[in-house]
Amino acid sequence: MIRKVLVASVLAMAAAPVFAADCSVTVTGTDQMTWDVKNIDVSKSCKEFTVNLKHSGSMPKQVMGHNWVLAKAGDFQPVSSEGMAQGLDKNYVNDADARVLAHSKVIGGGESDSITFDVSKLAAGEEYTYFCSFPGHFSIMRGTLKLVD
Ligand SMILES: [Cu+2]
Repeated sequence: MIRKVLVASVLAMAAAPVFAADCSVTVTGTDQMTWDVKNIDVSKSCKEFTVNLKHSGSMPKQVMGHNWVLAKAGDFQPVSSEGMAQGLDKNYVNDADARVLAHSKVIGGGESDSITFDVSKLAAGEEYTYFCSFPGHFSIMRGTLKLVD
């Protein structure tokens, strides 16, 4: 009986929606150049926020690599083209570019990466864009991130 209750509560937890107070999110990229998460709300109550990036496909990173890059929505275009020019060795990100607020490395099929950034970098009312800076991917692989109560 106790066992049954335990199993039920674990299932209930797994099925629960992502609460605003969760200070992490998992974003999964595919061989079809897509992501499963289009919007991320970061709660003000989080000091740090973690993005777990996964690649559920099987294609190598040279062909279908994905990363996760965060910038202000207004900086997204220049940050994206700047990143593309850096090459795979630099994870398609210019590390000297202060407009890059956070980024993961480029991963291929079956790989994963995780990054954590300070929520104090985010301002309320500001809209942020996260995207994959692998050449050509930004047009589809992007979403909106906001700081929320
Ligand atoms: Cu990508």
